[in-house]
Amino acid sequence: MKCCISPIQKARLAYAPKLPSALRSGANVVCKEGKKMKPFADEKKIKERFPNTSNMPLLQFSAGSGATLKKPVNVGVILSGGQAPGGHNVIAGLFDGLKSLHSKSKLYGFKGGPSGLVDNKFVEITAGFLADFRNTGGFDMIGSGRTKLETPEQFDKAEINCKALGITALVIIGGDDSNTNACLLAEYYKAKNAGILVVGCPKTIDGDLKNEFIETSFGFDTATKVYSELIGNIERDANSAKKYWHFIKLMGRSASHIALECGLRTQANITLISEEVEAKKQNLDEIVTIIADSVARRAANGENFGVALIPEGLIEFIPDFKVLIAELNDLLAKDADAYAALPSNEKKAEFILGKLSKKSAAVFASLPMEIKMQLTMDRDPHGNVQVSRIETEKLLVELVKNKLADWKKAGKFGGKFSTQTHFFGYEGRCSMPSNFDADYCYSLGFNAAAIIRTGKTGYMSSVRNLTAPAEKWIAGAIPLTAMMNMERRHGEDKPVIRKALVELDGAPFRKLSSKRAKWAVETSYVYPGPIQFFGPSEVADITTITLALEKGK
Ligand code: FBP
Repeated sequence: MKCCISPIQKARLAYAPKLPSALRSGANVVCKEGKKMKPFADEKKIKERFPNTSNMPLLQFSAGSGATLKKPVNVGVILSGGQAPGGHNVIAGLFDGLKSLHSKSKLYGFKGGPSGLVDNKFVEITAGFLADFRNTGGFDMIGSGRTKLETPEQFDKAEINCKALGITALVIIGGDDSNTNACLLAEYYKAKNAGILVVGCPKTIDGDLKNEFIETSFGFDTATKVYSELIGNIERDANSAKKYWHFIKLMGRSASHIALECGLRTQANITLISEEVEAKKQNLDEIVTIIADSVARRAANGENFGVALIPEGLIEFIPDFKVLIAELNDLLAKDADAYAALPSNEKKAEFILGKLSKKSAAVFASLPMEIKMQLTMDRDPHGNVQVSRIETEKLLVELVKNKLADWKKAGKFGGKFSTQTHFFGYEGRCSMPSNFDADYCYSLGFNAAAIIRTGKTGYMSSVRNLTAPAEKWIAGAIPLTAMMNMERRHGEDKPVIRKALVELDGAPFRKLSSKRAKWAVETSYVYPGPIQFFGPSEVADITTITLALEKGK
């Protein structure tokens, strides 16, 4: 036990997460095969790339006899990508599930993400080691990383390392990109009959790894509750001081699920949704006008304050910027070395301008130098623009300021516009998991042990029916290839797990759009307060508004 922990940390270490009833007698479940699953799109190409792991059936589990296995099972686990509250509980659930199969089963944690598997950096996870991490936030138990596992050399090294430890299954806890890696690995090992199963678990605060069988990725619940608490606090400050407009950028990468959930929870004056911007082909000036209009109308009511929520990936969805970013991606993939060798930002901008199409060059030229450089920063190992490093909130403040100055001259705006900017992302990724995430993550991990027990590979742990009490949750598995399509990455078409973006005909967005005209002008703030761990179920166990609306609740 660590020496310095708070009373709440101590209480959380003792929390017993709830499991679906199918898993309560152990991971030796009864498995029923369902319909065979095709990929979301690009069936032919996905099948060619994954001949051994395509067209596999859905799995659904019911409670087994509680019998243990004759032989122990050794398993390796990796945390991959950005932190999300509850990762430690996936490992705790997996550990307990494996022990329920055989008391001598062993769990090895590969350190620092996928690179730990290739470089053979590991720790054996024992009951004592795990005791300090149950129900805690963070990924510090074994660390995480964004190394992309994609080459046969990496897979072969990983196989040697697994064999040396007697590992017959790997569990990869990650988002869409990491589970794409898991799928590549599963296919490779199955093709060569390596005797190592691969199972994925759906992690990401972004909430964009979801479908009928993965109702939400873990961490979304806790992270949005943390951000909503902070936004509520800022709303109350704004409504007390009545002197600032707060522009708050929220993490979420491409998808706006986090902004949407926080907007619904806090009823901020403005909640931008990137997917809507794309669908309506809104340009930057239209977005700026929407915000400036709210500022002006509130000012006319004597309210020179407000709160605007901005999804992290907004810029990628503004049509002109989307084209610009696609051109930059291809250009930087091809000319990375020449670009990196240039001595100054001015030279870099000049180099880029010379290679862009006329239209994109005009958009690029119109941006302040900081934003230009932020747009051309290194892509992550999966080829994504690092949107968390683009200061969209500051860009919008500047542009709204300019527009209001024009309106002032034209007599259309008579108020004040003083601003504060914020970026909420890292504040929520390692928070102590909510009861929902503690239970869901523990169940996902325990369920992964059940998948391993079935001998299946290339599956993702699926626990659904999540708005019901935990005992009614449905445990099972979905083939990873069923979630795939082809996308352009690093200048090439690649098979990847499809990102689930905000659906504009979905209930959460419809709810926001029915309310936002009122929220843009009136002060309708809700102050959600902090996550509660104890108390009545409707306070302590309730999950997101997004999930409730999606399930018609
Ligand atoms: P994952 O997709 O790996 O879960 O990461 C989510 C995320 O928090 C995004 O919201 C954000 O854009 C990104 O990670 C930031 O990455 P980094 O931690 O590398 O700065």
